[in-house]
Amino acid sequence: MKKKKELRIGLIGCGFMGRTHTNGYKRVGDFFPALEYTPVLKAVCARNESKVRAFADQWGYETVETDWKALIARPDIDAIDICTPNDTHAEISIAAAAAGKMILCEKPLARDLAESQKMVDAIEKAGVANTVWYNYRRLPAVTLARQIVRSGKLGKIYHYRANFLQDWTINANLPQGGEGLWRMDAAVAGSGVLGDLLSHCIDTAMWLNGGIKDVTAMTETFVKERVHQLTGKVQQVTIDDACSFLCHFNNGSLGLFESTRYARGHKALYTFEINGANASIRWDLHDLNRLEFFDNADDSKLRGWRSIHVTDGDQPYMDKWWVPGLGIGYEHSFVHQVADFLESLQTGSPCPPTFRDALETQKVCQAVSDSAASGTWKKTGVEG
Ligand code: SOE
Repeated sequence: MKKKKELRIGLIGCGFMGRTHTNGYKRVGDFFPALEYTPVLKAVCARNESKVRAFADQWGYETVETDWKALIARPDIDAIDICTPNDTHAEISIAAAAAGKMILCEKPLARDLAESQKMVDAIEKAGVANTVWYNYRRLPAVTLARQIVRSGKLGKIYHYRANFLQDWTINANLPQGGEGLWRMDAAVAGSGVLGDLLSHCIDTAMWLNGGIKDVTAMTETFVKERVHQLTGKVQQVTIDDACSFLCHFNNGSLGLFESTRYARGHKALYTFEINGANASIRWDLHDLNRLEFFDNADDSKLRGWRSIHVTDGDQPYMDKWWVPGLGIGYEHSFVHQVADFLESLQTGSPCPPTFRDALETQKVCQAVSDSAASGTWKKTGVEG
């Protein structure tokens, strides 16, 4: 067997996302055997030494670091994978780029547009390979949705709507900030559901339906004060608990987006629907192997929503997994992203979404946040 080229990974952060990415690195070789590159779990880095050692032992990293600057300085690391809270993405990625490392950054790219722009400038100046983990693009049913849209089957697109609904912060006694709860602290996260959840919807939407031109938005913070885990004091809550917006896409279609962590009964309900002149498609994360498709050209007596179980070998990514009819899950989207990143190193082409692609999502997020603050329509500046 031909010896593979190594991609030596230095992972920063060992929380939930550290696990999803590491699982991707571990699985990819078995299921994508033709790739020329293989990831090597060289080092994992986190401030808490006992935690990072336990993570390294469990997941098979060769070494540990407790200072990300030391990790970046290591000559035996090719790629830095950033799985830390959002307030550190800019500093780490700019330093990693200056050190010539490839970068795989967890979403959202950063807390706001200004930080994101600095990151893109640094990454493009360094010319290093990069990607941002908007993982839902790489579920087979979502990739199939893109193929259908691009085939022109939907005809002129009129509507795009998406939701991302959760309910885990309803309890008013839940603290904010610190370990496990940094997503509830705007100083660290940048925003609430806008950056955490709607950014996924925006990334997918622009990938499927092109750029978003302008937005009008509203946000709400339902529980105004919570104990901050780091200070022990009751402090004002600065994140958006809910965020909705209307928009125009550059192609003339209308968009409607909603996200909240106060939708009782919904744990991670990401859905989208696209209505075109000839056909419609819709998708639901809770039934992620299915894509629903309505084609007005069908025989009128048989016409109705088809439920396509996207598990046949000729569907996106599915020739790599089991046999037709047997589904895959959330974790496979990360395996696919690793596979696509490794393939991009072979071909020399970018692995989307790149930092530049993710900057477009940040432009929309910024316009949404500015619109909610001002109560007016805002242009995003996104082209295409
Ligand atoms: C938050 O609960 C979260 O884990 C996000 O951070 C992820 O990006 C999303 O995929 C699921 O929800």
